[in-house]
Amino acid sequence: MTNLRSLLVTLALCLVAFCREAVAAELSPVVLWPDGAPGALGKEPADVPTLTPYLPPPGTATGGAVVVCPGGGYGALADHEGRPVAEWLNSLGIAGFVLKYRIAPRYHHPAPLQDAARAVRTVRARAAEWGVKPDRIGILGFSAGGHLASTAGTHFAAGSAEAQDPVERVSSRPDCMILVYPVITMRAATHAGSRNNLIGPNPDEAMVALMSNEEQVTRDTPPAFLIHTVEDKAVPYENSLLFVAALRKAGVPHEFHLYEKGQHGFGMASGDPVLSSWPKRCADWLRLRGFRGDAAGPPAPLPPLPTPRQIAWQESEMLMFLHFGINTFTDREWGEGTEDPRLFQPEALDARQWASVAKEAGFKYMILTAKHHDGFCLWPSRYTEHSVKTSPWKGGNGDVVREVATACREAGLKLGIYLSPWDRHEKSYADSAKYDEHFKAQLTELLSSYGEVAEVWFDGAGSEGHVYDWPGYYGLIRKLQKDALIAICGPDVRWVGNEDGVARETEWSVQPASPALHPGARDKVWYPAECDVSIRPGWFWHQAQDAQVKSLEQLLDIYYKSVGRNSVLLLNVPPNRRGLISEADARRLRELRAVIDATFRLDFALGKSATASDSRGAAFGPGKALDGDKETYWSTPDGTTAASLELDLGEPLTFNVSRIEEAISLGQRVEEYRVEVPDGNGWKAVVKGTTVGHKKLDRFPEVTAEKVRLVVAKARGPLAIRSFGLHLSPRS
Ligand code: FUL
Repeated sequence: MTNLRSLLVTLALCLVAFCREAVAAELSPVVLWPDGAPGALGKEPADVPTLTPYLPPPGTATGGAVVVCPGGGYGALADHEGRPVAEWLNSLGIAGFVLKYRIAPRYHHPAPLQDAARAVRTVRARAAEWGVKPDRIGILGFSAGGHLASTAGTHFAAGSAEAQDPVERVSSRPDCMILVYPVITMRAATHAGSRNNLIGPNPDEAMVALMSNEEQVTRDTPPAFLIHTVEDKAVPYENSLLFVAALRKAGVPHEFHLYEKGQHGFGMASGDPVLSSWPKRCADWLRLRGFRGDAAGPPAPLPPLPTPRQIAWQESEMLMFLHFGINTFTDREWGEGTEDPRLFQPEALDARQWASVAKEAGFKYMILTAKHHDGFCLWPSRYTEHSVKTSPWKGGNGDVVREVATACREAGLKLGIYLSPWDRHEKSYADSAKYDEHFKAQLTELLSSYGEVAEVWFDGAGSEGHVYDWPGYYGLIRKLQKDALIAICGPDVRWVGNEDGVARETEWSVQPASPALHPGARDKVWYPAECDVSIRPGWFWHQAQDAQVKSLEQLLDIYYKSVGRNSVLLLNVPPNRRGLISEADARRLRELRAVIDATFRLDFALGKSATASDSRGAAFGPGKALDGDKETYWSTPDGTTAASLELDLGEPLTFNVSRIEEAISLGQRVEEYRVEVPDGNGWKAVVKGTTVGHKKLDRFPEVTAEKVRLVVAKARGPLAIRSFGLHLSPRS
């Protein structure tokens, strides 16, 4: 391995666990009344209500905002009902504003209401600054904070146009209320502590009625979402029932979830397997209320993104590498550049045979060593005598590149060119600038005389210490072959880092940009891996290795560890001295294709019915991952980066391979997933993995199940799963 290649490997390895690039921002608290709150008794922190904004990561904001009122019986403010709630809202693309409102013993009604109303107005007045839509400002509260939120929703006022203070010019009406185990009434079912702190031990009837918010609901009350538990001993769920009844009577849209189990004060309930579903239900409802953008639209692409030529290359999955040249005749791996061209005489060279072996095995490209390190050119280059033209083959009139290009075209294969920068024959190699000219001249011949070239492969071996004009080479390739990928010592395709054909378990196509390869790119680039390996021990054909063609098991293992790990497999099949691919190699490739086809022809998940914990509306439902259509995908709402898909196979079926594919045109997203089957009372994982990308294949001992679940536990953004498949490999 060369310095250059090792540099690329180091680069690749530097890529540690990938973290979300976008982070939410917490700003400093905003003082609601800079000149002092109405009725303030002093200037202590307890006398100064504030609002702390938490803004969603840039690029994810939906324009929705929610003011968060922690609970605490109007005598305290519970931390776990503040910041974590704002962070959850941020994960939905919604801005959260945590309110510190005034409480007992110093403050009673109307101070909390004044603070809540002022909070809604402040967000509305400064909406542009915080990226919020002025008509998408909700209020959310827990327990006594729920009372306050419901008070804000039933005691709002329009702004006064003449007010000097711009905040007072806008309305204090929240656009929705989210009430979590709320206190609602000041009558029998009330929470005594909250009532006492808010309106004192002996309020008059008018005050009781005024602060019993179920009695204040009108048609103009904003839509509400309520959560309560039957078990709540502190605030009986009658509170929610009374409010729901009033909303119903007034014709106000509402949604109410009553859970049986759960003690008062559970907050986000993240540790509770049942109650932790409330934020999801609430997230769905927020979408209904227009707080979460357009439900029907596709997810925003998550950069960096592949170019169309990178997508086409990735889809092709298997490329054939052909190492052929003077080494084939000298029985060497690295020639010295002094070989006699007269040694090159393949008596039966037939590139059509190569193409037909490639076709049959399912390769989509043939990449030929037009020039290896020895400098011997397989085409009659005008810039050297060290080539086929000084060989006896076809009387010096042969051109292997042309024959391969023609065979590719006829067979519908793409052509790739390996051109070794290191040239041990060429005299000008000693002078960098001179050699650059020579190399560009040869590149020009290859890229302008043989039709379309889909990949240019620059190996780094032997080039230690040599300075090349890489930007000049890249510019020339882009000019002559705009759709060609530049691989290895190039910006489009990354060497996987070994010559075993094995990618990493965690293989990101999203990579840190390298200034040399990706000038101008900021941060990360799309730089997918290619796994090169030879079907024999050597890259070139050696008679002594005829019995060492890799076994079917070895090749299958390579297939699963390259194509099945978000990479492309570049498998070398070296033509022999006669100029043909040996029958042993061809037979092995046919066997490989037969097993791959037998495994993947049948997909037990295809067209089966499925449900999903979350999806982005009908156009992106779970069925889109099972419809066999490469253009459609299952996707989750903005902010939902963990979700599961449950598949009903209709009958118990036996499988030992799972296949997951992401819609990579929208970026690579999945960071952690599991495939699970039922296990008595729960689910057990048969596969646990990290990245997916273009395709993730996992093998496991045969399981028989009727239901299967794909759980994505972590992703860089909303999911975009274009396919989930289950297969039975005849050779596990
Ligand atoms: C290496 C070269 O030195 C080998 O000969 C072969 O071409 C392989 C694909 O890359 O670096």
